[in-house]
Parts: sequence; structure tokens; C-alpha cells
Amino acid sequence: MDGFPFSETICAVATPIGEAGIGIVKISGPDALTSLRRIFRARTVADAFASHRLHLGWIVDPSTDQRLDEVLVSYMKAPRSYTGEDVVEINCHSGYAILDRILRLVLAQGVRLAEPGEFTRRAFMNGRLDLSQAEAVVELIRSRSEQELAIAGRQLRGELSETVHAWRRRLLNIEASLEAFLDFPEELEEEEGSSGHDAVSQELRDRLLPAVRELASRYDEQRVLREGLALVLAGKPNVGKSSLLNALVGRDRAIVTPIPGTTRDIIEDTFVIQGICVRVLDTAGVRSGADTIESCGIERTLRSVEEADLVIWLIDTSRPLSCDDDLIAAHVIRRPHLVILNKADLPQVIGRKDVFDRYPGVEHAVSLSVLRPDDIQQLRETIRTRFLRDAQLSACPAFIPNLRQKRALDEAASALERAARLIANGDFLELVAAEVRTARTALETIVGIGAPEDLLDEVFSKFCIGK
Ligand SMILES: Nc1nc2c(ncn2[C@@H]2O[C@H](COP(=O)(O)OP(=O)(O)O)[C@@H](O)[C@H]2O)c(=O)[nH]1
Ligand SMILES: [Mg+2]
Repeated sequence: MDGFPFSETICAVATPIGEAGIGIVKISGPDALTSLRRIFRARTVADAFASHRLHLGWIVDPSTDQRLDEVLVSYMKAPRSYTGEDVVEINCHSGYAILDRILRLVLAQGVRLAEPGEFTRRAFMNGRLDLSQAEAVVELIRSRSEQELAIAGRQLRGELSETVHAWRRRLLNIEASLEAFLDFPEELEEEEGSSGHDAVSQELRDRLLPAVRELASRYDEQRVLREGLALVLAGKPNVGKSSLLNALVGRDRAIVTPIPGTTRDIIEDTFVIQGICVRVLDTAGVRSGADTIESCGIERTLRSVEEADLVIWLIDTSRPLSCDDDLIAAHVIRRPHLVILNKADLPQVIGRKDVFDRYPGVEHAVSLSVLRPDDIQQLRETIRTRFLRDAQLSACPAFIPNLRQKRALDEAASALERAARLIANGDFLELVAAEVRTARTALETIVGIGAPEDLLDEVFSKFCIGK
């Protein structure tokens, strides 16, 4: 990446490659307008490149004068653009060849291809967005549910940034007070006794620390809203796991056969319950005596059971329970789970009582047939009421940090805790000041103040090219 402010002009296709009504080629940097001038012939000459206007015309290959596509272009003069640099957007028709041709034409003007996330990274470097807002851009793009969208929107608007900046200002004030105590210890003793210390101590222990901790704790409590609920379907082969996956997501995602051991790997898909994304994992059925490939699948199944927010354990009620069920039970019962007594439409060999007697750890079991749509609807309702807490379903939940932000909050909270303890013990103020600074620096990484290059690389690596 070139130096800041950036001397290189970058470009990329900002829309998915493929046939569509419109595709966009985006250019950002000092030569954006010069490049456009060489390859664009406007329909009307007057004000052909006025900023923040749309202009109709043709993209032309200057070496042959060949007209390639009729387009709408916009030029957004720095600093009033997404990146804060001169930005040009060419709205052309979308097709593999046309987008490729226009992109190559732009590249031929001495512009280089953008790296993933480079437009947003420039916006960050130019102060158009802070780091948490840049993350919100990716989260907005990736949102699969209403709730995820709402959180990303709030983060993009700067809700988290404001909170963090307010805390940062208070910590800077505390650092200034501590400096003053260090510089003029006599005055402090004569005039105020230890009340100055008390005020700092109270601010740290009673106000900042609980607030930071509370925000961090929301990650654990409400993570489901941000990341979705991870639901794992477990059970012996042939109990109906793949059928249930297909029924929940509403399409034929997994192969369903009467042959046991068909699903050997983990198949994943998503569906939405009341605005919350549910990630369902269909797994290899657990049974002893499986071949090598199937055994690998079974191992993965048991691992995914450990990581699930909710395990649905399916039991085929048209067959007797077996030692394979015992093996599954041992893993499932320790996790939040729901037992499904499937194939209720067939002659029943076992019932609820058999299951509860054999596995006293089972908390909740429902009897149904995966083949009946009404039963699936009822099951969705059960998942909703039992496993998505009220707070998670409220229309306007509290803001929830992402994992990176949560780790920074935890780090800040630990430092604040140490600072409060040191000051209470009457330890050296230099040590207190150092902890307060550590807390402030941790908070600053959330918004990207003084963020090291590798942190930025990590955040922006999640972006796609053209964003
Ligand atoms: N009668 C009946 N058959 C079912 C039910 N659920 C699944 N099956 C059948 O059981 C067989 C195994 O289903 P599948 O979903 O592949 O099971 P998996 O091995 O657990 O993934 C298939 O032939 C399904 O059509 C059910 O509720 N009733
Ligand atoms: Mg299967």
C-alpha cells in the first residue's frame, strides 16, 4: 500500500460480476478525474464533469475511438466522497465482458486495482469513518437478518464511537488529574487531603468500570443477535436430520435417502426466526462401526455439538433406542438441547417415557413428524420461545459489540480494575496512571485511534474487493 495521503489511484468493480441491469466501476484517488476524462465522452458538453452530478455519455477506448457502452458517470470531488478522495463511479451495463473491458481501460490509464477493503481503508485513513464504523460497513453487507442489520446500522451511525469517545475523554481527564497530583503532591495534601484520590477512585471503580463491563457482557448475552443462533442437528443415521434441515430452510439443501450414513460431512444453511438468523448444521449420523470417512464426520458432529447454542437431537420412534443413542445422549445432555421424537406418523416402537427413563438428563422433548409442515411450524415456535430470550426478541435491543470490540472492552475493564485497586491500596500514582493509560489505549483501538497496521490489515481483510 502506498504512503498516506495516497498518491496512487485505485479502481475496482464494485458490484457482483455477472449479468445484471447495472454494474459499477469505481475509481478513487488523485487521478480519478483525469482517467475518466480520457475514456468518457459526455452527451452534453456543458459541465460534463461537474461534481456530485450524474452525466450521461459513452465509455470510449481512446486508442481506437470505439464506443464500448453507454453509461452514467458521477464524479465526487474530494473531500466530499466516500473515501475522502476524488471518486468516480461509472454505472455501466453489467456483464462479464463489458465490466472487464471497462476495468482494463481504467487500469490502462495508470490506475491500479484496489485491494479488498481498500476504498473503506482510505475512508478510515482520511477520517471519513472510524474503525468501528468501517467494521459496520462489512457487517451491514453481511447482515442476514433484521437484527443484524439494525446493529450494523447503529454502529455505522456512530453509536459505539460516541460511547467510546465519551469514556476516552473521562480517562484523559483522570490522567490529567493524576499528573497534577504527581507534580504537586504537597498542595494536594495540604488543601484536599485525599479527597482528590477519592474522586478519581470513585470515577474509575463506580462509574467507568461498571459501564465498560456492562457493554462487554452484552456480547455474551446477546451474541445470538449479531452472529445468529448456531443450531446443530444430531442423531443416529436415518432419524430424519437432513429432512429436518430441508424443512426448516424451505428447500432441498441436503440429500435425503433411506440409506443410513448418507450425510458424511456437515452441511450448513440459514433461516430466520423473528428477525434472528439461525444457522443450522446438519451432521453425519452418530453410530459405531462406521468406515473411516463416516467416522471423521461423526467426530466433527460431536465437536459441533460442543460449540452449538442449541442442539436438536432427533430420535426415530419407529425403531428401538440403542447404544448409539447412549453415545449421543452423553454429549447432548450437557448442552442446551431439544429432543425431537420423530416419525410420529409411523407405528411407534418407543415413546416419551422410554426416552425420559433412559436419559434422565433430557429436559424437553417434542413428538412430531418432520414430513408434516404444521409440525415444522410448531417446532419453529418452540425454538423461538425456548431458546431466544425475550431481550433478544425485543424490537429495540441494546447495542451489542462484536468480538474484537468485546476483547478491547475486556482489556480496558481489567486495566480499570487494577487501577482502582492500586489507588485504593494507596499505591504509587505512577502505577495507577499507567493502568489508566492502558485502559484508554484499549478503548482507542475500538475506534482505531493509533491502531497498529496489523489490526487494520485484520479488519480490512474481511472486506471484498470494490468496497
Ligand atoms: N415416515 C417418515 N419418514 C421420515 C420422517 N423423517 C424422515 N423420514 C425418512 O427417513 C429417511 C432418512 O431421512 P434423512 O433425513 O436422510 O435422515 P438422516 O440420516 O438423519 O439425515 C428418509 O427416507 C426420510 O424420508 C418422518 O417424520 N416420517
Ligand atoms: Mg442426513
